[in-house]
Amino acid sequence: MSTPFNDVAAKHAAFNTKARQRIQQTEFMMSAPTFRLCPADIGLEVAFAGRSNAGKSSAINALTNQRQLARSSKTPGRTQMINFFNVGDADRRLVDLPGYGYAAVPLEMKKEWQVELEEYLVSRSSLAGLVLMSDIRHPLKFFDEQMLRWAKDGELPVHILLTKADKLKYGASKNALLNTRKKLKELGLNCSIQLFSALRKEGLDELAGVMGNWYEYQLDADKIIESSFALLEGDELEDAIEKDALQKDNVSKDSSQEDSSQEKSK
Ligand SMILES: Nc1nc2c(ncn2[C@@H]2O[C@H](COP(=O)(O)OP(=O)(O)O)[C@@H](O)[C@H]2O)c(=O)[nH]1
Ligand SMILES: [Mg+2]
Repeated sequence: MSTPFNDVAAKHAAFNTKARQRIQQTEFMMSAPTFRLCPADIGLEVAFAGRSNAGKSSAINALTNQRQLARSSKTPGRTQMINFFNVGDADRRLVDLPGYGYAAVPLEMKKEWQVELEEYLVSRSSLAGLVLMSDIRHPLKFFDEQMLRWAKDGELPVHILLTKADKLKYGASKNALLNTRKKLKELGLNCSIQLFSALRKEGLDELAGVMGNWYEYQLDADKIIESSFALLEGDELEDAIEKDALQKDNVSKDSSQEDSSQEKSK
């Protein structure tokens, strides 16, 4: 039965799925060693940050459905460049910030980098949101909190991913989610938060939905609602949309074949 709640839920699910499809169009743009050399401050940017080894590269690769877009490295702290990606069009960017918390980086460099990072989080106009990744087994370490405070100073919206959720059993991962929410509240921080697993590809639509809002996507979710998908959610909805797209694709191929056979018979 279609209820107002179901309709709203289906609308959200449709938006998230479409946002994810669009985010899969991500392409590498450029690397910069410092923020001074980064692209012009126009359009909309979403930054990804986290401690080294938190699962940031894996999250970007899973989200964009590209195996090697962000290099997932076994050597923590090796990626010191700021990497920029185009998300579908030139004015929407994803920024992969260098992982922090790597002990071998000299103290002076760390300080310099932190000043730059704070400046970027607080004053970059195109920065629409920050995705902060934290390992579900030890969430919100010292520097994560530091990042959250800077984001708060800059009135920058933050979405937290508790990564590698597959490492915990279902109940334990839900507890970690609730506890981290509570901790955020105690710290006076107003961030959204979700479970995420790049390994199991869980949480991708939810993340894409948040980013889609930051990118100000105007996706035509209404059309989907009118159709037979109205009561589907999550994977079911995705499958239905995929099947529908395939069917449409076949129909257009059929009709183009007809066109060419008509050409021949002329
Ligand atoms: N079990 C599990 N391991 C993960 C997941 N995501 C990343 N990892 C592992 O965690 C390590 C660090 O991942 P990586 O994406 O390179 O982290 P980064 O340093 O933050 O970019 C790698 O060994 C990954 O295979 C996940 O969702 N589940
Ligand atoms: Mg990485």
